[in-house]
Amino acid sequence: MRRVMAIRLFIAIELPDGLKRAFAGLRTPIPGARWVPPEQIHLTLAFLGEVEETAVGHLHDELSRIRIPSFKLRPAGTGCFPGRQRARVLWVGLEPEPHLRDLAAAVQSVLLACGIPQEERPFSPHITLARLKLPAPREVGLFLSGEPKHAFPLVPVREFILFQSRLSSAGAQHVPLHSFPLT
Ligand code: 2AM
Repeated sequence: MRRVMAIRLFIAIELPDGLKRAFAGLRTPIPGARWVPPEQIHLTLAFLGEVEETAVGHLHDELSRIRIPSFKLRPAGTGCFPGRQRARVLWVGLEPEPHLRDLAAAVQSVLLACGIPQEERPFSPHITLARLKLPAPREVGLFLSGEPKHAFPLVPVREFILFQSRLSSAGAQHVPLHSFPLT
């Protein structure tokens, strides 16, 4: 019997290299923090998890039907999930943008229609900079209070991307599989 291979997928917005470097510059010393390598910093729209390779063609066709106008994003301040005392994820937020919310909702509808379960939690746009295994409230407080020296530039968003995440002992490798233009 032929084994069906599954691949780990997510959908994200790629960011300009200069902005990724600027975000990497927000790092502060936090024991045990795993900082996202600058080239991997992205804005996740949806996490799909393991999907059978044979389903990717249909998924691609459905995602390419999405019609959302291109838009601009403005990065906002830093924050953390779930809270400073037990922060697990440190991030940069985004100013509210209706087209981003609509895009995430459209992607989610496609995924649900394709039978890919999605989190019930509302979409909370953020750009993950670090993941923490242990609580570090003092250091996290210092990270959160460190204001960026300059306002971040507006980010033009003209496409979204289906990525494969290849896990290995050296960490995750993100491979863009398909890009979907906005209108
Ligand atoms: P986040 O960092 O924006 O929260 C690629 O791995 C992306 O998919 C990550 O950046 C992460 O988004 C999201 N992701 C990874 N594992 C996940 C999981 N188990 N549940 C939900 N989202 C996940």
